[in-house]
Amino acid sequence: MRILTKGTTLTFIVKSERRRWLGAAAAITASSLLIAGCGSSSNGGSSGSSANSGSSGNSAVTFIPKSLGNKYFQASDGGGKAAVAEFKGTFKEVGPTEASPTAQSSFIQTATQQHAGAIVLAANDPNAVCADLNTAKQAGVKVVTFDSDTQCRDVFINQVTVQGVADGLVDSMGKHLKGTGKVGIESGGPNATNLNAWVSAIKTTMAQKYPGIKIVDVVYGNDADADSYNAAKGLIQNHPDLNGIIAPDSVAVKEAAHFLSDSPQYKGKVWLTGLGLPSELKDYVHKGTIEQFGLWNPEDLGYLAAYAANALVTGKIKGAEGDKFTAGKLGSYTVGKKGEIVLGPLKVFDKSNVDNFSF
Ligand code: RAM
Repeated sequence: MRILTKGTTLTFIVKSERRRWLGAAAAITASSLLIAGCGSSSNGGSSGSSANSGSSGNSAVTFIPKSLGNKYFQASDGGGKAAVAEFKGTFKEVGPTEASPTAQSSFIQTATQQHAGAIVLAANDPNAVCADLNTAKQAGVKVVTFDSDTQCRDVFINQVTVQGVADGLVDSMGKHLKGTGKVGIESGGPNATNLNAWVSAIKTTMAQKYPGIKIVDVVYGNDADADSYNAAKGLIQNHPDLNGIIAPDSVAVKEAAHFLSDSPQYKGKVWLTGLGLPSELKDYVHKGTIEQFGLWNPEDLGYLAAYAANALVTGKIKGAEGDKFTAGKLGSYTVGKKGEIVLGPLKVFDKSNVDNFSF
């Protein structure tokens, strides 16, 4: 069920069991699921004995999320911290408070100056931090992206394939609307590689599988609570005949649910699904604001990314297709094409299981 891709010193830059999808819909199989900066703060915290304490190589890992306030990245960085403790490296998490394209630059520069072994980053833009990442690489720092890729890393840890995300969300909406209606997409950061790939795939997949459903608008909440709430409000108010919202972003889906919960006149009229955290959506599930949504395990994503970083740092892998490494409790992974390692698959959450997760 596990899909492996490729993936050593660790600095993470974060941008951010059952597999039922939709009501009576069939279980989603692993294969079918091949599926935002200004302020700053730092959460230093070391989980190992000391920098450079890995079995060999510099296993000082710096995680850089898209932004620090996002609970999705708190969960994934927490998984990374646990992994770094297991291989006795040192862990640091730093990052911007807003998920904007260049907000991560100064954190990459500092990690490089501090001789991090690896940077683990979730990018807010495919290119904006490449000059800084290339400088880091020239200084010997290994670069792992996770969640959202850049064009300039050693390996990318992908949560689920792009098509897997699109299939899950499109099928959920398509079945609920019985193949007819008008749907809006609410995304997060407008430049993020992962989000834009998903939006594009959702449009294409909807047109192919459910031609009677029209995607009428795409709006962006910038991975910020107030922006996301207002984006949902604007989307619904600008399209009075809207039947559904697909929000492939944890902040967007949470705030869309928040707006719908505040607006009972839309209950039963606008059906919401997306990618979100059980911990942030469970109250809305129990209130009936959202029936079901998807995600992967973000803790495992960060955990896998940390182990990939350590595998690079220690020379276990180079990031070439076919390279293999072991990621602690998750087992063995193999680097796939273009240096990609896939965690997979998508999980589906609803009232039957939404209370059962820590993230
Ligand atoms: C948001 C971020 C992240 C995405 C999740 C689902 O937290 O944009 O990149 O993977 O949502």
